[in-house]
Amino acid sequence: MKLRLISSGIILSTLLSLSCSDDEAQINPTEGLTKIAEGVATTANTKVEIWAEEEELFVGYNILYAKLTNTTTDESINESIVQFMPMMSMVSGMKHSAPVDNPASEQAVNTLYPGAINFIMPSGTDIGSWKLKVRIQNKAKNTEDFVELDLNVVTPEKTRMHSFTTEDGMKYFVSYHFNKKPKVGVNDFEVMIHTKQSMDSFPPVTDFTITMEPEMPSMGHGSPNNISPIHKSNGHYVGKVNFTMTGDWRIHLNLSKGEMVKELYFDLDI
Ligand SMILES: [Cu+2]
Repeated sequence: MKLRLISSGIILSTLLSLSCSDDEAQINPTEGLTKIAEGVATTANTKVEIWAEEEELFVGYNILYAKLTNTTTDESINESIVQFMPMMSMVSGMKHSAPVDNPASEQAVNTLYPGAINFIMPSGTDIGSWKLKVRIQNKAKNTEDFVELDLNVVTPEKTRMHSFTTEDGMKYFVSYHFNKKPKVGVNDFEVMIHTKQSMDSFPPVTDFTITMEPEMPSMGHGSPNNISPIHKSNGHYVGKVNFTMTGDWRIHLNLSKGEMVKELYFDLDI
């Protein structure tokens, strides 16, 4: 009986130490993310940080997290409306924004407000520069403020965003995203389609039909058990892509809407 008590004591302390390390993981919500920019909204006494899933912002669909901190108390602000307003000032003098998914909730998730921006051009001395205005608003306190942050956007090694113009003059932007790093096996896969209404309005496109086919160009084979992305919400088309082995893959997308058909592909290394 005494022995059993001791051994269950050991198990209990093991469990406690395990749950402690779990807690530590939750205490650092930006673990694995990269801080891209930060600034202080002075009227609202709020430090605004922007964190990204990858080390650099790239032309394509970037998941971004806003983190708000009270500059007086150093405590996280977990209830706020957060809006991303990117703007590119082109060397030509033209200005334009980009497709945005603003944080959907006024409640932070583990102190972070997740959203996304599909950057449609890279930064460059002979191209132009990006600024991100982050608007924060607290309804309960009736406060509103913003910061303006400089961003650098690079061209990725492999294309992650395509744009094209149709005969009727509509411009479309097609990007993709994996919720988890893609690996061998069946992966959840999202395609985003946006159009350009004006220089600062890039609404989601919800009525495309997508047929998807992955291919391994170096070996000349595809894979079974894929699900072509279908529209779910807000210009996001959700499907599944099966990579049967490591190496170079090409995801062919056939986009159609009425008479209009557009074929394009994304290359990636698995
Ligand atoms: Cu531009």
